[in-house]
Amino acid sequence: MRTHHCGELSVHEAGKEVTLAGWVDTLRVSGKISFLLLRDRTGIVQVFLDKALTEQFQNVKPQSVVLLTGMVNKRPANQVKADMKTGEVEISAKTLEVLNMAETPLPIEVSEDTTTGLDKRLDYRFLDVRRQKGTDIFTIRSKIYALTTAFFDKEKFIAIQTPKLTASGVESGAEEFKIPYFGKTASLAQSPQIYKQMFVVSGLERVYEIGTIFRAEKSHTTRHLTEFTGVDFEMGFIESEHDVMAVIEKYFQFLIKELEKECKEELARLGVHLRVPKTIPKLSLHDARKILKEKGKVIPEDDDLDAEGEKMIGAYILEKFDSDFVFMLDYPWTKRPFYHMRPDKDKKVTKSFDLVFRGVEIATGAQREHRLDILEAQCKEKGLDLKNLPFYRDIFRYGCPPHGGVGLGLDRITNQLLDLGNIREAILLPRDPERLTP
Ligand code: AMO
Repeated sequence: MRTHHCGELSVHEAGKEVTLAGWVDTLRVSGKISFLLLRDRTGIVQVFLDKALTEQFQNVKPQSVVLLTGMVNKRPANQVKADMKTGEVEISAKTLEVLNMAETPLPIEVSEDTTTGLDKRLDYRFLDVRRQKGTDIFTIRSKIYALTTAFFDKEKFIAIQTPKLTASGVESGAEEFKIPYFGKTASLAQSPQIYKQMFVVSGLERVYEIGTIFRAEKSHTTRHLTEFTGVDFEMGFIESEHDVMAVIEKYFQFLIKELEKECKEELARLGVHLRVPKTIPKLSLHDARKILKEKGKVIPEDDDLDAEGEKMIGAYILEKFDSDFVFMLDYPWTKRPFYHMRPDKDKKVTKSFDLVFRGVEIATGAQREHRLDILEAQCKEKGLDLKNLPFYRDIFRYGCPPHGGVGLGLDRITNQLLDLGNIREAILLPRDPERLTP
């Protein structure tokens, strides 16, 4: 249909005839002539309509879909400066065809400085994403996804896809959605935890999954969803949880470095400046409590950080170590699931960690307990019986290497990286306790 995209045109095309197609951003009639801003997924270009075309098309509504041919002209330098949005060329239209006329009025304001509230924008997400900002966010999110698979592939992890219809999970504290399943009750997976451990033990040794995770949590915050995308990985033959943290550190170094290169224009338009992390500092929860106490916030010994505590630690790490990231270590046994390993010298803590990025937890990981007798005892301590999860118990019976892994949240990573202020801005169609549509 097209010969070019709007955002690809430059002075090199000056003098050429091109065919473009896209949405009418605005149409400004100025006397007998008019200027149409045409937008496609690559950007915006200004199209000049002469008297005849203006007469014919002056009633074209914003967001209608049009196809046009025209000549590429270099814009005078003073105009380019005055109106950066439309770039260095403009099109002098020869033909214009309305492929699909948009209704009026539009249900939301489709402009960069939209005043429509988030909730309404989400009701009409397909229109909302037509804004350059929406296109930029989801182009970057897509790149994060692609770079994540590239990273794990490079590091010799095997991609797995595990069931989301399950009998039950192992994440204590994370509620499950129960659904009828042919006379039984199934749970929507709240983590691929069981399966990622299972397939390390299967001999694949290093596995990862980017998949949907369901949490029946009635949380109304800017960082909780009931359905989100998890980036989980698990690796065998580790010496400690620090081996897992080393992979995470490498992942973020790779991800941010490549994003800076591959999404340069999108990041610039969003005003986002990324920093490739150096060595990510590590802070025990014990030390974090001391730091917070000095700042007037008390976290009890067997408790972990709340959202405010994470924010305060994020600010402290930025000031003290000039780092956006921090690994928080030694989470209390009372707050962690039964499958986290505990160090021999201190059974009150676990060999686990959280990764806090700009004051928000974006990952939880640990070395897993792989010795069946200890795992069963840990289960008992939590008031659980591993016999109720026979297929999980079996993993530890026939040759199970020491292993560990982590779960990261893709939506949280995107929200934090782009500083969007609400996780709902980072996902196309959020699900939360109030939202089940569109
Ligand atoms: P956890 O429950 O901490 O750990 O989840 C891991 C990461 O998933 C993201 N996340 C969420 N994102 C959006 N909305 C939510 N409601 C939500 N809940 C969690 C966060 C979080 O850090 N099995 C363990 C992981 C492991 O040990 O490997 C687990 O699920 O970014």
